[in-house]
Amino acid sequence: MTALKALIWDVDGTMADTERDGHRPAFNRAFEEVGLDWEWSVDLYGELLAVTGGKERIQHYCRNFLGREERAEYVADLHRRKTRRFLAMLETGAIPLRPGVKRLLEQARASGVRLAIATTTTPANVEFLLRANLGEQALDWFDVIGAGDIVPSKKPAPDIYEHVLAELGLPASECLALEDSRQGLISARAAGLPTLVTVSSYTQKDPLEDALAVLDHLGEPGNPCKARVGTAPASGQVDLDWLQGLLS
Ligand code: XBP
Ligand code: MG
Repeated sequence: MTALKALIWDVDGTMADTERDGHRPAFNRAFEEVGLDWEWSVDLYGELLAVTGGKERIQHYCRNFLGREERAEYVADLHRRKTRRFLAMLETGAIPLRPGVKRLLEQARASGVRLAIATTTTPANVEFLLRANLGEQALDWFDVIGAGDIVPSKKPAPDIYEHVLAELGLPASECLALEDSRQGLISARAAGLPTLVTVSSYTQKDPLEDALAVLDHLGEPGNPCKARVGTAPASGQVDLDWLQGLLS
């Protein structure tokens, strides 16, 4: 049996449901700040999420919805403004962790299962989300935090997961990725990682073949998780024993 050595966490949609009421309004406030009349509605943003990375998403919007390309520096400035807005939201604790995330992180720490992060989002967003929800020390819980522009290609490319595996010094077969979206699942699977998906508000209808299981969330006392694909843990809570069972 392959022993589970590390959990590799996606952030947006997996650790916290950040997109609809976090990143999306932050983008809209940044556009307002510079006098742009761009307004990303809930539905339009759901379409734009096909492109990962905030700067790439802005450029994709310009090309495909406005029929023009914006200068990279202009897009980078817009993205810096957006990130400032998003960080301000995180600092107020406005964006909580999803059910079961804190519980499973703490169980992994207590059991010696290593923790890592593989995300497309900006590193500061990860730091602020973890600090706001888990306290100052939380960053130290993770052996590796792979985020944003540190790899040439973002999800669905496998780059960020391959980077994290190399830094961990572990084979993919001894690790398990936790994701929320089709783009993230494709990325993790392309890196050879067994992957559990907990769908988020934008990914309920994503095609998610090749996941070990698809759940509505990780579950916690009084809020049992349910399976969309495969079977949910009998206890209603994803724990290390259940994840280990997925690996064998
Ligand atoms: C989700 C993303 C990110 C966020 C926005 O990342 O694609 O781009 O939507 O964050 P993941 P930035 O699911 O891999 O955590 O604007 O900082 O990119
Ligand atoms: Mg995600």
